Amino acid sequence: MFIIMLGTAGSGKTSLTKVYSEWLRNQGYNVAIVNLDPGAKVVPYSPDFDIRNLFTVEELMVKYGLGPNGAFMKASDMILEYSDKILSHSVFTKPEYEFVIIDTPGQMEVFVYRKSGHYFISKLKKLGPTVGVFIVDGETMSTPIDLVVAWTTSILIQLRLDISVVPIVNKADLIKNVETVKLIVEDIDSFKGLIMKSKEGLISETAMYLASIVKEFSQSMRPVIVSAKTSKGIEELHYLIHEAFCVCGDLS
Ligand SMILES: Nc1nc2c(ncn2[C@@H]2O[C@H](COP(=O)(O)OP(=O)(O)O)[C@@H](O)[C@H]2O)c(=O)[nH]1
Ligand SMILES: [Mg+2]
Repeated sequence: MFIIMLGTAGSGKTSLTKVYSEWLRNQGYNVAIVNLDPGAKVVPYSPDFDIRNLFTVEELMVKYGLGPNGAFMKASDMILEYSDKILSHSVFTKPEYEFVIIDTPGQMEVFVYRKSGHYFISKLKKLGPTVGVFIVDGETMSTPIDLVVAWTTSILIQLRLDISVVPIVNKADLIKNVETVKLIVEDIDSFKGLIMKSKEGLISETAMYLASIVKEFSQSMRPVIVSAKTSKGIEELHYLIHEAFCVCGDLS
């Protein structure tokens, strides 16, 4: 099974890749780790496949005279170009791996919104069941509207990448109001009440409408709030991924 870590820059994709892979290995699973971020300076795990062996953002900046954003776009296009080569690596083809965790580029948009992510995942899906984890940065969630936007983004990514995507919140150790975060999954009507209290007019109406869409289409079957720092919630993350995997078939 392939698990793709997605999320905005700094949300914790790399940190959770490390913590979740360690947790799985402690449970006795055979796990491989893939680093697909050519811009990473250091990663806290030992990757079984590392895109940086093919190219790095820094090399592309020098070679093509690009700034950091241009080099990230070039890198994204190169992931697409190299897709077949990358996916022929044993880490993707070896049936012994029960879980292959894929850490994606720091800046989510280069993977999600350019062609490379969609193309790469369309090929990956042919090799085995694939689930995306959309990591929401708990530190930046201060209002109910922030949460609706994050959950809606997760649905958009699901549409864009054409895989089941589960939203989870990271940095539990920094979240002040955990109960509000849980509400978006557990009780959307009470959550809508919070939206109404926090805003009025068109913004509130838009957020309420999006909350209804979240209720209908989100893959969040349970609220999962984790911390890559303290390892809290990793077991719940595992069960959520497992559930998403079980309903994968319903999506296609
Ligand atoms: N307090 C706290 N910091 C975290 C947590 N997860 C990640 N971080 C920090 O957030 C920053 C970005 O994390 P990283 O895993 O590199 O994010 P990525 O860009 O999505 O790969 C780093 O400084 C991490 O140490 C967490 O659960 N709690
Ligand atoms: Mg990272």
